[in-house]
Amino acid sequence: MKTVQLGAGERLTVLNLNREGAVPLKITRAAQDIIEGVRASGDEALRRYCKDFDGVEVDEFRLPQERIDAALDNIDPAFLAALEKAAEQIRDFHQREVQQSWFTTRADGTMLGVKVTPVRAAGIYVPGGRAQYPSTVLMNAIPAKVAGVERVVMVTPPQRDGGISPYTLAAAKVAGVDEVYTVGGAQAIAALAYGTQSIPRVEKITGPGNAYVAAAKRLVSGEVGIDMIAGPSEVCVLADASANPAVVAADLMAQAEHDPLAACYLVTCDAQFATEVERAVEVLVAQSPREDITRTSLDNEGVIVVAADMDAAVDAVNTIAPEHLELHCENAMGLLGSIRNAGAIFVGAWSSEPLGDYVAGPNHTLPTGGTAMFSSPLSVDDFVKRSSVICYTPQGLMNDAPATQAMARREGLWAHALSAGLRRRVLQQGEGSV
Ligand code: HSO
Ligand code: ZN
Repeated sequence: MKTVQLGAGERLTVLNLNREGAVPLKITRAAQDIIEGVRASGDEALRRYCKDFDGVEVDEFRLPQERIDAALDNIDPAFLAALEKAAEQIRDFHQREVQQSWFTTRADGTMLGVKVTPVRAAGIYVPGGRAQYPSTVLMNAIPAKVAGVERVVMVTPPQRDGGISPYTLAAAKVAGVDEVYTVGGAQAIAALAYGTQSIPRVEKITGPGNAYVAAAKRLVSGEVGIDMIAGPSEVCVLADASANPAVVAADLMAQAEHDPLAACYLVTCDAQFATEVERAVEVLVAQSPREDITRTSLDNEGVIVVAADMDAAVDAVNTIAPEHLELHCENAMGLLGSIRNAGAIFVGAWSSEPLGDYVAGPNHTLPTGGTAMFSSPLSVDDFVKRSSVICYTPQGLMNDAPATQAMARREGLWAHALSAGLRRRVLQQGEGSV
């Protein structure tokens, strides 16, 4: 890991961080071609791309309902129990996020409000390769279902045998996914966005994917809604000598093992403690079955910030704006108020970040790459939209029409003024209705 020293009042800058750039243009162009292919030839293009990219001939993209229904039959009971516990706690948490429609009435009887409506159909992308996580199925499908989405559709690339991982399918069943399609890559995103003969289009697409999937999501955004584009995973541990160095080392490694590009930050005011954590990492990394990925991530993307005081340390955390933040220090809860930027904040020594990845309940789809400065975790809100509701009474119209007419005239919009003015005249002349 690389070490950065911060003196009192000195600030970390994003230049100290090694942040991923945008999706390469070449990949965006390839994704664009694939999207155009799917728009032009639907299922036939999907079959062609499946064969070319996944090496699999797929006849029927849609998995028969009986296969989803039977998904729990041959699953190891301990895993199933864990999946169900996680699902229940994720559901419980997300139910608290549900926003109700609301209405307010003014003194003149005019009613104003917000009507909350779920999107009708949402598509969840589940990656195929190593990062095929049942937990991600739960984290995307459950908020959609809690929001009231009628059709929750999962797409995932075929495995070598043409099938889908039984664990992904079990998670889909537990989460209440309605339809499953064996198709992945940019072509799956195109199918969800525009529809094909066998895959009806959706209104919102969420879920992580490789660079082609990310590029495709960006390209179809606007035609359909998309969630954030997730970058490599990140953790920042703010720790003092009250923490166990081996535990902090494990927490850093838990993020590093995701991806050689995953970024891990240790922020501390105690240089001696930082050295102990580095030593503990050395011991533990050698025992990891994912030693290569973990080591590459820590060597290339790991940063230790040794700050002169807690103010400088907290300021560094806010500059990093990490996806996950652990406050592993004395008075952790007391620090919460000064944390401005983080996707998820794990407070105190017992709040291991992987608890949040799987079972705590909050969503594990979080803003990465510093975007926690302005964006939030995936939530029920991502699967609903709000409509404003405006219902005037005659008295309300009389009260507001003059200002409307004045503003419309100033903007040179004659019919705008007329629309309010005609109604006003009707009321002034004592006619009951328009
Ligand atoms: N830490 C990952 C989520 C995950 N971890 C899935 C394990 N499985 C990104 O927040
Ligand atoms: Zn994780």
